[in-house]
Amino acid sequence: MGRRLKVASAQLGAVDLADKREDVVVRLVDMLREAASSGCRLVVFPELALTTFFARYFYESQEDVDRWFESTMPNAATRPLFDAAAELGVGFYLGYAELSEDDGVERRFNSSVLVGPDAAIIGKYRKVHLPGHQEPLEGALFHHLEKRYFEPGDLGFGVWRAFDSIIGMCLCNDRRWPETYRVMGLQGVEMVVLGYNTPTTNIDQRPEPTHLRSFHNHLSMQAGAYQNATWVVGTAKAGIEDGHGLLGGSCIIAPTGEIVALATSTDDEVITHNCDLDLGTYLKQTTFDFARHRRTEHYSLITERTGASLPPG
Ligand code: CDT
Repeated sequence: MGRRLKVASAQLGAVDLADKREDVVVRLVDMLREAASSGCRLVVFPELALTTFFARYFYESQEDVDRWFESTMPNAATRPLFDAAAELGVGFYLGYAELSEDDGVERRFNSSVLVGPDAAIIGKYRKVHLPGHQEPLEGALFHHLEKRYFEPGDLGFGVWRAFDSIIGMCLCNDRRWPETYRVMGLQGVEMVVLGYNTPTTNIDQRPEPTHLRSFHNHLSMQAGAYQNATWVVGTAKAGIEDGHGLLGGSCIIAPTGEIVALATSTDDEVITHNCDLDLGTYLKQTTFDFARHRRTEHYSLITERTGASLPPG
């Protein structure tokens, strides 16, 4: 048998405005224990897992925004999760709102950490692709103010040698962009772990049915997995938060692009798979042998141009 990593996607049901971080952490620890009892070595929690998805609300004052941020990790509220990880010898990925200070300047990121089985932080990721708006949308039922509350991540798409594998991280909207996976693919990534908070309705322009939003969720992650011959573990925050729906559909995707485990609820739910870390090797040596087949001389527009420019008409 080749190298194996048994992994869990620990989907979190709704977290309401009134819920305390400490109570959410109790739920995360329960799922960590459930995953550990089935032999998992790594547990993937959602994006902004400790609080409600606060970017849907417009706050005038920075003080009101900052109550959703963590200025240290771990901290008093998350300490029980780190302690449980060390006790069980299980690592985890956790998304949270990070308030950091650089040379006396406050900075705010939508971040995640990869934590080892000794509860030490192995790596940090700061979300690169921030969706939504800078300003509240007039008349909208809710907002998506990530562009207002966070700055774009400054750490790139790193990968880490951990869990006898090569692990990469990203967050939510990043999963829709092929560049996210390809930059990690070019570093030999074997498992991409990511959390997401995806509203069930699209506030922008064309209304999309929820089944189509679910399709796009899986389509993006399955394509990223296959085209880079990597495992992808995507974990949702799901359910109805104070009347606002979030997609579930947490899943574990093989390097072949196939979903091998899928959440069936929109509540707290642990799904697992014992991943063969060598499953992608045949693809990395054939169809997606990057060194043999990629033609970078034709790819320069990807880094030179952000938006599309049409050919002269
Ligand atoms: N959290 C996050 O990135 N959500 C986005 C929804 C964007 S809708 C303005 C997503 O891509 O799922």
